Amino acid sequence: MTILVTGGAGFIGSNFIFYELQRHPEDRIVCVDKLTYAGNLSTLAPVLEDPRFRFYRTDICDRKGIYEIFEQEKPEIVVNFAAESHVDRSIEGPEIFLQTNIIGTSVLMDACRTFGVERFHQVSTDEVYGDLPLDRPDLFFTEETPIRTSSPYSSSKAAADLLAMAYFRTYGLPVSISRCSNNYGPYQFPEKLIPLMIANCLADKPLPVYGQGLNVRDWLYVEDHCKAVDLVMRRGSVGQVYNIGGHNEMRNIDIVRLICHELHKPESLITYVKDRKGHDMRYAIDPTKIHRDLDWLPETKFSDGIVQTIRWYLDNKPWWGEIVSGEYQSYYERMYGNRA
Ligand code: NAD
Ligand code: TDX
Repeated sequence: MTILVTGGAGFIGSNFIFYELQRHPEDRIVCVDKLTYAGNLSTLAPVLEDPRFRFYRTDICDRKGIYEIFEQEKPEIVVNFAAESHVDRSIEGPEIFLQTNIIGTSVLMDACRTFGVERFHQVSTDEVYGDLPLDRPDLFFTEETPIRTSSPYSSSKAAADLLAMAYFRTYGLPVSISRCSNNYGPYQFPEKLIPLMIANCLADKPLPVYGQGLNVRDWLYVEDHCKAVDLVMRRGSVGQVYNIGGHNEMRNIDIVRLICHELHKPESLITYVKDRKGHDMRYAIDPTKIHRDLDWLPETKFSDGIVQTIRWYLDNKPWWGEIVSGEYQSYYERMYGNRA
């Protein structure tokens, strides 16, 4: 089987490609990635020479380029990880989010209709459900929770989800959608909370916690997300949404303190900065459906996964060191330079 993976040079997509090639040695992977600031071809170095792997540097919005790849590769499954993925960047400039996350998804689905596929799987996020109040720990997002977005990022992801369901109903495209909580693990771009705090800690730089650090996220080790996507795209029902999460809610401030502790750095590095605009308070997934229908359960405990992740960043400084010394520096200055 040929599986076309978009966004495979990013954090989750690359972990997914490694997982698939190992777990399903009989399958081929075709990766399509534009290599934006968040995409890194060096991440895929271990598989670039694998005869079961092929890489195309193409924008998912480029209809002609995408159709040519479909004609050439004839994928049976398409899984769309490609996206602009950082909430703070979406607040700074929404347009590219609308372009990639909405138009790009529609171009991919048009290609699927034109050439025929067994499955189009859309990788979505729990952020489409908006947020939950801190004083209602009994509430969780189910697949029936109404869409109620907060940021340009989550709105663009929600729009793509709605389009995917429309393509299922109108054209009969065999679509599935998964909505996952916050991921952590190797190869995450250091603009996101956990790798940013690890990198800053190691450089003895201030640790910028937004607001009071009381916002809650439901953290899942990236390989557990990859396993879930693999199950949904092969065995999940078409026209269905599956929530993915591990009941692992933590406050941002507790994550940052834990990173300080693991790296033997003083908590005095923690600096409270101006809050994110429209900042979602709490995300919490109810994963009952994927557990019941596909027998999925997370396997990595947060206490193990975070130590493994910190160890990975310690062992792979050249990977992220190069990133934080490039364009990222001007981003960091724009985002954090004047934020006290
Ligand atoms: P990422 O930013 O690390 O990677 C995104 C990848 O997509 C990069 O390689 C980038 O080059 C590529 N890309 C961007 N625009 C493109 C375009 N127009 N054409 C082709 N490629 C393009 O993101 P991530 O954290 O790996 O997230 C992957 C997917 O999972 C996204 O759809 C995101 O919404 C979703 N998701 C992420 C999380 C999380 O915690 N990171 C949680 C739930 C869902
Ligand atoms: O410097 C920071 N300080 C801080 O306090 C950063 C970068 C983040 N934060 C806070 C904001 C959030 O409450 O930490 C929390 C996590 O922030 P991010 O890592 O930016 O993730 P989040 O906004 O929760 O979104 C992530 O999870 C859902 C991914 O980036 C999305 O792609 C995914 O859909």
